[in-house]
Order: sequence, then structure tokens, then C-alpha cells
Amino acid sequence: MRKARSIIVWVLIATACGASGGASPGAAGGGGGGGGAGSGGSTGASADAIAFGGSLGLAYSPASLTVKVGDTVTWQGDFTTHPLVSGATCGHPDGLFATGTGTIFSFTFTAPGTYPYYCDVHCSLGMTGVVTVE
Ligand SMILES: [Cu+2]
Repeated sequence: MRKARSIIVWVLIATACGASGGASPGAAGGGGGGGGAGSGGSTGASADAIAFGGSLGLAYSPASLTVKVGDTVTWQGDFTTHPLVSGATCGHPDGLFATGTGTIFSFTFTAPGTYPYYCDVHCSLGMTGVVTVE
């Protein structure tokens, strides 16, 4: 799959960009209360897209998105103006993903959990979002 390959590239870039603080993954665990059977039919490549910046201002749309394990989420916008970083707290990337410049970024979520992210420039102005994977 091509997507997997491009994701690996992004991870390498993100890793190379430093931020080698003790970013421990796995903060996401939590309430895995079974029972999620039969949630709606259509499988397959869904269009889980998040837009930001431009006419949306300092915001993501949607700011909160719920997807399923294995889904790929694509952010589209200007990462030069709004670099995207995963993490729950401004200025503290968790190292899961980060964008450089460019206008499109995709990430495939392979485990259930809550994945907050923010704009590295405008986080303190409330430019944050979250992807919930179930
Ligand atoms: Cu921004």
C-alpha cells in the first residue's frame, strides 16, 4: 500500500526533527469497554478529512472527528502557516506525528484511543483538535 509507505516517511521526518523529549506513547489507553458491535455498515476508504486555516480561521473543521481503527485521516491546509503536531498540550508534541510544510498530510490510526493535536503556531489561540479512534 502506498499510504503506509508515505506514513513511514513522515514518521522518519518527524523523528528527525528532534523533539526527543521523553514522549512516551500510550497515554491513550483507557476505557476499552468492549461491546462495539454492529456500528454501521459502510466500510472501506472513508473520506476522513479535516480542513483548517484559510476561511476557517484558526480552527480545524471538524475539530473533533471520530473514526475507526485502521482509518486514515487526511488534513488539508497550509502547514507552513499552521504546522500540525500531535499532542495534548501546547508546546509538548507527543511524537506520534508532525507535519513539515506542504498542504496535505495523512495518518492511519491503528489503535483505539484519543489523539489530540494542535497547530504549533496557534495552539495557545485555541487551534486544537482531536481524533477519537474506536
Ligand atoms: Cu495555526
